[in-house]
Amino acid sequence: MADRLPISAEFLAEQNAALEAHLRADFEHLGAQLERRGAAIDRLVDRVRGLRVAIPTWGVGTGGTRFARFPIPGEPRSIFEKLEDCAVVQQLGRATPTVSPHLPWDRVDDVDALRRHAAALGLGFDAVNSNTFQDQQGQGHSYKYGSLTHVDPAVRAQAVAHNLDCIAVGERLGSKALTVWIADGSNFPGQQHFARALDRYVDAMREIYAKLPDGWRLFLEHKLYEPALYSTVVADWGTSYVCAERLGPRAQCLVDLGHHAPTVNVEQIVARLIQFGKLGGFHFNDSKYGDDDLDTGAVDPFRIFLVFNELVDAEAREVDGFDPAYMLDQSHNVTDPIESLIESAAAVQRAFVQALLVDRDALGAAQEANDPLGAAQLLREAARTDVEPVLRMSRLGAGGAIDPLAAYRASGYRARTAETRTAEPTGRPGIV
Ligand code: AFD
Ligand code: MN
Ligand code: MN
Repeated sequence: MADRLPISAEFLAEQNAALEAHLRADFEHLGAQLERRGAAIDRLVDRVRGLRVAIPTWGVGTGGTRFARFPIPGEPRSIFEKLEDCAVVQQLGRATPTVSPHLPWDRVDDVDALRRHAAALGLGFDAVNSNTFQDQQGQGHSYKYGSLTHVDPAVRAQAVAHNLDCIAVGERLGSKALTVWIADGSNFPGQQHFARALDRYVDAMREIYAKLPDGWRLFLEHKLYEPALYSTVVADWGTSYVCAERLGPRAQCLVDLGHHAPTVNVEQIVARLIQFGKLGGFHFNDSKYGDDDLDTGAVDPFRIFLVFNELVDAEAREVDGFDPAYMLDQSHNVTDPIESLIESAAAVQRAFVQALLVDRDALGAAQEANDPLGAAQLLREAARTDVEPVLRMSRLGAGGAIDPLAAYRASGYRARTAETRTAEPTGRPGIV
């Protein structure tokens, strides 16, 4: 149990008291509407309460672009302060009880102290992320020309060792998965032999896979381009799938929503990975042009609804081994990251609840009867339902804030951290 929550319980109770009567009226009204559609609102509250979305530690720092980063006063300077900000998101929103660390950005001397610090804040740890896309001080070999796929075996060995170190730290933190995203690729036609580079990746990943502790999974995160601008070794879900298949059952594909070609049908990719038993998890975000890392649901909320439509469908069909891990992966360049994370976690919950409202029997019947509009209408009907009272009631019941954004703004938390967190951050996570 958390013993040092960042926002006072009395303040939160006051905030909720001002909103509770209206919430109860809205909830009752929506409950009656949903009952007519055959859905029990209390069941939806239970379901949304069971949904867990991890926060990336790098998400609570101000992000940036290739051009600039504009830090805000009071932003966290260390992993300990990052956890405090994550705890605010969780305390108010109650959807994000775990944090996903990135090494070596989050490296500390005393890993057990970090775990205790998190636990005291009511937080646990999710998948560990390795970093072989930057050179670190004192490192023997450079990743300028690649890491796990580098032509030099010594560089590959260094990258493998780093991933094994991530697993070792993750074990002590209570993580159960390692996520590997590599920046390896090329900038010039002819620079890299496509097949050999991929063979080297699989061989290196085999060494990591072989050392996975019991109960751990290995997530392979593909990305179309950037920082490599001509070719990327693990560029798409097909490559990711083949590699995961070659590695073994505990290797699965991770879908970052922004890591695909424009116009690609991401929900269909999700369906395919489910069908092939290889969907490991998600990095949620939104985008207009590329890997924009905008807030989830900020641009196209229907897209995330359609992704959840596939997830809920898989769950309803009781697909064997279906257990995706959810995380936000966003870059908060112009907002207070806590506000973005609160709203983004809610966007994930909203898409989930709306997807639960799809009448799956009727959808199947429309599909079998070749009724395109009827099928589309069933999705639209679910997607346009305002399920906010479900989300709010779920938060209230779990000890959070009915309106977490308003509560956060009223709390003065950021003004307080601006007073206490005065020194420059020690490590720069880079532009994420
Ligand atoms: C990258 C990937 C990956 C990685 C992160 C680091 O999305 O998740 O860990 O950004 O900033 O684009
Ligand atoms: Mn990602
Ligand atoms: Mn990305």
